[in-house]
Amino acid sequence: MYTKRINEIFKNTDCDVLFISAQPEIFYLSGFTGDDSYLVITKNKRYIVTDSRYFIQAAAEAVDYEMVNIAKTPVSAVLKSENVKKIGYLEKSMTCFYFNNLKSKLDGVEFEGISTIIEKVRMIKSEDEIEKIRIAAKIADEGFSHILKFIKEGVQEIDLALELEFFMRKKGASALSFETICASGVRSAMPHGAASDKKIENGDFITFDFGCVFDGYVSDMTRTVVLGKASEKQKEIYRTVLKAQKAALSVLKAGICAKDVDKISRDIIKNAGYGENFGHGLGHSLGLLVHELPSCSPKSDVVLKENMLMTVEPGIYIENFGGVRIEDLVVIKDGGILNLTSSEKELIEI
Ligand SMILES: [Mn+2]
Repeated sequence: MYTKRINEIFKNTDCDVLFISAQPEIFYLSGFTGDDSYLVITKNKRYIVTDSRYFIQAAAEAVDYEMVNIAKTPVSAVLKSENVKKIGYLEKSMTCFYFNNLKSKLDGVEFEGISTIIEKVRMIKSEDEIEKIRIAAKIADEGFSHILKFIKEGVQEIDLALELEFFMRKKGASALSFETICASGVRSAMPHGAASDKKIENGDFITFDFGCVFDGYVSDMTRTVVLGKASEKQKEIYRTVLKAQKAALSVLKAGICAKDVDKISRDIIKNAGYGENFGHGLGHSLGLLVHELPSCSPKSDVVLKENMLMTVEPGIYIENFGGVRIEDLVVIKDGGILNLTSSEKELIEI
């Protein structure tokens, strides 16, 4: 599995070594889950440069790699020993400080950023990766059913977010995909309103946007519910978002251009008079991180391929009123999608 990924990267660059200095690329190319370590990968050698805190773990996880003690042999020495001419490095996550320091120790060596190359290799998920994401999505679905029982007048958003986190961790999640969004009432007009101490009131829209990590892979879903009876305006907004979401789901398949999917959804919201209230892209891929390539937005020229992941999350946000977002996570397939999110999406009035 790691060999296949590494070969795929080498196919897209003329670097003679890949210098991998950060997660999640280290995990993706070696299986190692620790921090403060480095991979040096040539076409026929693989080193993991780490310190004594990680010797046992690195030996167990990065089994294809020869271990190097960083206290005795610094990274620059490992790179020098391989006589490299051109180093592929992670320009998106490496600090300028680290880069300048490394460069000063490697005279006459060329550097090329390979962050995007690796992100592109990561776009297509293996069956094994999809299975992990499916489980992470299932735990989140169960979390949503669970949290509905706790929504009552006077309960704080942070209490709901915490209950949701606790539940998902107990179900096997190792962490949250990101800080849980639980935004109620006028706060639901903030697309990324993290849970606050605001108390839930009757008539509030309550948006939950959350996900969890399972075996290194994340999920992401959003649902908006109402406490009590929804007003006519709330119903209209909800109906519009749901229609936009379903329209996108119905056309998604391998071979379609991402921006065309975004447009189908966006036009429904625009035609209902809420074009100005949907400011973000329709969706994004995910995997080891919650935002991966490709994205699905008006600017995304990517033609979707089988086994890419995509979120589908249109929304309408009205300041001083509230907002609605509905998000499913799907696998792109030939001829359609596999939807990994199965929570109810007709408007729930609690
Ligand atoms: Mn999302």
